[in-house]
Amino acid sequence: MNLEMRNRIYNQAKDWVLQAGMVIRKKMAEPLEIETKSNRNDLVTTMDKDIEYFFVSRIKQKYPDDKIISEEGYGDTLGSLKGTVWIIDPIDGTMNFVHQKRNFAISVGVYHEGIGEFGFIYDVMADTIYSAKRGEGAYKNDYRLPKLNSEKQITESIIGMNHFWLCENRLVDEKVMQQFIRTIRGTRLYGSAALEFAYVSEGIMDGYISMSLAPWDFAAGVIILKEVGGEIYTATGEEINMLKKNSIVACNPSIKHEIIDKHLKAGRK
Ligand code: 2AM
Ligand code: CA
Repeated sequence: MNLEMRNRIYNQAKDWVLQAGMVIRKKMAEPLEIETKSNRNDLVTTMDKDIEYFFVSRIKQKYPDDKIISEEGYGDTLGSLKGTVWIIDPIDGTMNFVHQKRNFAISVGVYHEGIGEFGFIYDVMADTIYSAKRGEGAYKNDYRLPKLNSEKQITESIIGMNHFWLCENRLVDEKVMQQFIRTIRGTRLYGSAALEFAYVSEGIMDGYISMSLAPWDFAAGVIILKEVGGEIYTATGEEINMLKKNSIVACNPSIKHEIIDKHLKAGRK
């Protein structure tokens, strides 16, 4: 991808993300049709579908050779990341969108030949956009995010993690997770993986752990987090696969060993 094309696609993608956010805010007061997917708490609304269509229709028209991976079914089924691939979650944190009317995000990551080029995480109600271009740093609106603190201690770390580690954890022994929670300073749960990646990138959380995330939940976050020196692994410390669901550890590298080797791997069931 040459420089001119890079800038053009970046600006276009950012424009679409902001426009889509405006659509959501404008329609926020309208009645919602809510359905469930894999289980009674896995929600999808007409807004998720409409916003995904908003992106897919525009990408297909303007960049017909590009491919799309997205949550609600308008995208392509891909076996590789060849060419340019847009990975989109129209609403990340649908339960927050439905119940809380805040703390949800539009997440868009653009990959070229398997490499993350641009990422956008748009906190729609706060009107805050986290963005990154590979090699050019990450931003919160117009503010360039500094590199993560390279001397972060695990005992002073705040880690984003959800209740599934307590009640449905099939990966790691509960006792080890309890020990982990006693070791760190505190936990947070925001209910939007994309926003949790953004907060780790901003340095207001030091890590985020999830048992299972889909590519659209983390595609943009990976690009943004890498720009501030953050790292992303599976719970067993392996490289993540952008085409599948993965367990995820996104963190400040100075606490990676403590999270993965000393706890998640050590307590693996
Ligand atoms: P969603 O709102 O787009 O579904 C909630 O802790 C986070 O996990 C959200 O980012 C949510 O994305 C995601 N999530 C919820 N259910 C999931 C599932 N079955 N697989 C993968 N990610 C899921
Ligand atoms: Ca979603």
